[in-house]
Amino acid sequence: MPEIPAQPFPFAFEPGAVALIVIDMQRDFTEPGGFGESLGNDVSRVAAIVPTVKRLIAGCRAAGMPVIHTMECHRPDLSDCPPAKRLRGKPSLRIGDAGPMGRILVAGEPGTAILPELAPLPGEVVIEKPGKGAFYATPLSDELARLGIRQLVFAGVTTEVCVQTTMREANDRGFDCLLAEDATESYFPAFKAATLEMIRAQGAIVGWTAATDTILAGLQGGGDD
Ligand code: C5J
Repeated sequence: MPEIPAQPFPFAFEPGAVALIVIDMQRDFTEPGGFGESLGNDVSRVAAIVPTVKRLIAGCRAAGMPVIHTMECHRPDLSDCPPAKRLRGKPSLRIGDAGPMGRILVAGEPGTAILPELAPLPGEVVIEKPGKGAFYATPLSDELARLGIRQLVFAGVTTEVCVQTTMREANDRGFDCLLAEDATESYFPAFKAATLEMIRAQGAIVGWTAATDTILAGLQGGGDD
């Protein structure tokens, strides 16, 4: 099998069985006025990865891989948003409240949309998820089975919340998971660093990590040591 240089050891992959999954690259997490900022975060950190995510998406599309997009969002009546999620903490705007980009994390609102630079192409799978993990209460397992996917490359935000949760869910379901180190970001640099370490610790207990350029070179069959 071809390999991508990665940590803690090379990621062997089966061409045709690998997809890219881009987690929650939504305006609500990356732009001022959205959910991320309402929680007190500086969103400029996560916005900075957009060009790298764009390059990864383009490279995976060029390699013929399926690209799957996820969005954290809720129904307008919030029937899929547990009070335990909505009422937690003291955000300046809660899920469902009206903000400058529409209702926070509600499906169909402008702020909930995927960033236009990273927009899904017609035919690409888009998973709307009410939780942090993309497998919970979504058709993701069925879509991956339909596409014949057994290995996943991960990108998106935030590293230690929705990205890590989904990687752990995928790992438990038997998928090999490779996280693009520079195509994921957290509002907290220390949390990102810790997440990358814990994913690849103990012999890739959750998965592998590698830089975007290394992944793209590896997918094209070149590798770049
Ligand atoms: C958060 C996410 N951080 N997409 N969501 O609440 O990581």
